[in-house]
Amino acid sequence: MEIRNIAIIAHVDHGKTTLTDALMKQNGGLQDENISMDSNVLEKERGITIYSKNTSITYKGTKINIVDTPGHADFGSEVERVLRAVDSVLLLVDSVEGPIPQTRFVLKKSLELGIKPIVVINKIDKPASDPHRVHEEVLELFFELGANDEQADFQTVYAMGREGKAYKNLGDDSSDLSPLLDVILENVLPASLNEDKKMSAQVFNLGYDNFLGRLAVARIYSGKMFSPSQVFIKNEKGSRAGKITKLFTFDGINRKEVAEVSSGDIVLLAGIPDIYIGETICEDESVEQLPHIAIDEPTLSLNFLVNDSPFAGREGKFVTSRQLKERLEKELEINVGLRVEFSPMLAVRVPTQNFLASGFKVYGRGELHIAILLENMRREGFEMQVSEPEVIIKEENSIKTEPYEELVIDVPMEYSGTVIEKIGKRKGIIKNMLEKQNIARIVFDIPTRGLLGYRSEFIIDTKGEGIMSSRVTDFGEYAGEIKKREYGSMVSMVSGKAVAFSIANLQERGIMYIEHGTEVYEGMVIGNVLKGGDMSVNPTKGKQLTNMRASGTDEALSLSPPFVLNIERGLEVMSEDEYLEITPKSVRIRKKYLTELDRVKMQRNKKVSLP
Ligand SMILES: Nc1nc2c(ncn2[C@@H]2O[C@H](COP(=O)(O)OP(=O)(O)OP(=O)(O)O)[C@@H](O)[C@H]2O)c(=O)[nH]1
Ligand SMILES: [Mg+2]
Repeated sequence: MEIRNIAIIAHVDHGKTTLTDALMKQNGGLQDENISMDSNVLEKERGITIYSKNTSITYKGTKINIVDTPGHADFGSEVERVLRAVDSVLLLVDSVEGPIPQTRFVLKKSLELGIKPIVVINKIDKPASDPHRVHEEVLELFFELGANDEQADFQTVYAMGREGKAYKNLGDDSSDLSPLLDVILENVLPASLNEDKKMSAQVFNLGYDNFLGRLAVARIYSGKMFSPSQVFIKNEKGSRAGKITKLFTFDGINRKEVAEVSSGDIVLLAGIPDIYIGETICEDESVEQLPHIAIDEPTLSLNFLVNDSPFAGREGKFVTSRQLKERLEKELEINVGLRVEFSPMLAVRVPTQNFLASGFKVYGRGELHIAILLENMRREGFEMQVSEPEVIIKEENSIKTEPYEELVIDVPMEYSGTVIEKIGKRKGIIKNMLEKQNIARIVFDIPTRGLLGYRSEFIIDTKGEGIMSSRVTDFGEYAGEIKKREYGSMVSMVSGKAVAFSIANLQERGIMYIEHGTEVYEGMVIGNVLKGGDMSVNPTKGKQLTNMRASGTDEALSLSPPFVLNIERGLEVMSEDEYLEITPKSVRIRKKYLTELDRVKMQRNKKVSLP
């Protein structure tokens, strides 16, 4: 059977997964309305794709392998890898928003690899949809990114992914996605069938199975792959022998075990425990290695530590450093952007507190990348505390460098002044600015360090009307000191239950993270202080009057809703001398040193710094 291999790429939310699901319903034998490519619990909950996934459909006797990719910039390097394994892409563009930052990034990568994309202008059912304008904008973007003549002569299809309909021309009649599938068959080259040559394949993604161990997703470029079979694995460092014990192909949302797979297809294979991205799997040592696939370096690091807060062990099932270590080791099997330093184990005995803070240093690709890992762990029953994420700063020949990002902001004109000023303070430099229909699009170059913690401020400053999106471009010269926070922390100096009466007073000073009835401990951060530095307070103090209510509540008090911490918010607002405590049920910020006395002492004598 002929094979076509494509990936679906776009900016976040432009409808990749919805379209993939619709294709599976139409031609992939998927009957259950509730099954989606976003199958992971977090993906379902957040409505975003975190992991790229494979599926296949059959149309007019041709097998089409489809890779649905994540749109969020933190997972951008995953998209790059996928592009190496496919022959074409569907570039989805929302018919209202037009091409936005991640569209640009994924298109640029595709063009560089010589791919000729098919453009799908999607969501044309939206009332404000303007497919003609968007088509123009896409064409401009192709030219701007240096598309060659052939690439710029792309095919356009219009779609309503959610309704499972596509149109070759606006105004056509259509009852399904066949017009899109026809364009795919006409425009994407069949995967070459070098079946008579020796087998070679390249790994572009990893997977894990509790029984089979590490799995590899690979594209076969020539020959046939068999199960079981002896193979060679090649990388830049050399070659080694290995054995394939199981082979699967993608069949709709399922995988189908097979004994052999031909050139051109995408397979999932088991049996090689140390297989890695970019490696060539081949029949014998004489087969040439395929060009290397680069993996983006981590940009952030933070420490994962055993939870030692006064509430430690109350809610979690897995709390020891050994359990943390095993979990992180398992994560490394599939999480390609992640790195962990297991040794030396971070361990510091705190003289005044008599505990041992122990854990590991973890490196990741961005705040969301790390937050997803932490979220998965807490759901599995883990409890831990983490330090503030720090940007990785490199030093070569005594020149300090740090990661920089391209930040693209769309804001109503009236907010652009505030945004420019704030980003300027964070060492962002304007590269480009454009105004269209009273919306300013500003492109900045900014150190990742300056961007950390800015997202929630941006939402407030633009009253939720701004869109920001960024991606790491490269390491550049260290930008000097950046003051991240303009506020202090409100810290509880007692343990007990917070009462409304105190909160009503404290909320005059800042934003509260807790509400009436929240259990607090000494050293826990319960809010921020908008002016000035840290402040120690007692949130458990009730009204000392005879008419005090037993519960401490009082109808006359008007409490603002608290800023409920979650992992991402916590990582953004915490400061250097704090930990984010994460358990299956709670997310809290706490001071590394719980008592005020210790904090003062440690400030004076900076010898003991906690990991
Ligand atoms: N109006 C309209 N909405 C759509 C259409 N297709 C998808 N959506 C909606 O757009 C939102 C995002 O859809 P997804 O398919 O999850 O987008 P995605 O591109 O996979 O997003 P990421 O994987 O997070 O990058 C969902 O709320 C969909 O219901 C469409 O054709 N029309
Ligand atoms: Mg998706």
